[in-house]
Amino acid sequence: MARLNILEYPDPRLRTKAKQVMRVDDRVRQLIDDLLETMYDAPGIGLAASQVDVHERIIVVDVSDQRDEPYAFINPTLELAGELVETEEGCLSLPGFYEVIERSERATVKALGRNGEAIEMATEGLLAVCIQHECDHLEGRLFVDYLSGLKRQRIRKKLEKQHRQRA
Ligand code: GNR
Ligand code: NI
Repeated sequence: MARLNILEYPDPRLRTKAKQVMRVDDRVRQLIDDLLETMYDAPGIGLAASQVDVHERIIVVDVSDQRDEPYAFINPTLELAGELVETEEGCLSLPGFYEVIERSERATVKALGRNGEAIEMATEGLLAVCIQHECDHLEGRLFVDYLSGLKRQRIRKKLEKQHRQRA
């Protein structure tokens, strides 16, 4: 297992559209294990492969309090349902910034699991929100894209300054 480096906004690599996984093999299972370790260590409730500069359609999530209900979804697709709900979201690629975002309250996810099995899961609440957030990463979308240009620019400038000071 390994902890992977998480790209931070406005790194242009976060805008890459991820490719379909063609074969669920040991390489993919190792990546899933590394994504989970990186997510738990951060700590976060979800992580997309895009965030660690691997542009393949793989996400992991665990919204449980005990941190013992991991899910991995390969090639996920979503069917959204229900009302729009507002949730304060964070993102490991935007450390320290939290903003209220509207998402569908329900999402049915179809995907492959870590053994290549077909999964269909109806989700709601924080899990549904988190899965929508992760699937956005696979398209190169970030939660700041839903904010006003002014708010987005303010966040970008603060993060760029932090990155300069770290360098
Ligand atoms: O840790 C995370 N918390 C979170 C809170 C509300 C909505 C979405 C998330 S996902 C985020 C981790 C992350 O950046 N995943 O891509
Ligand atoms: Ni994120």
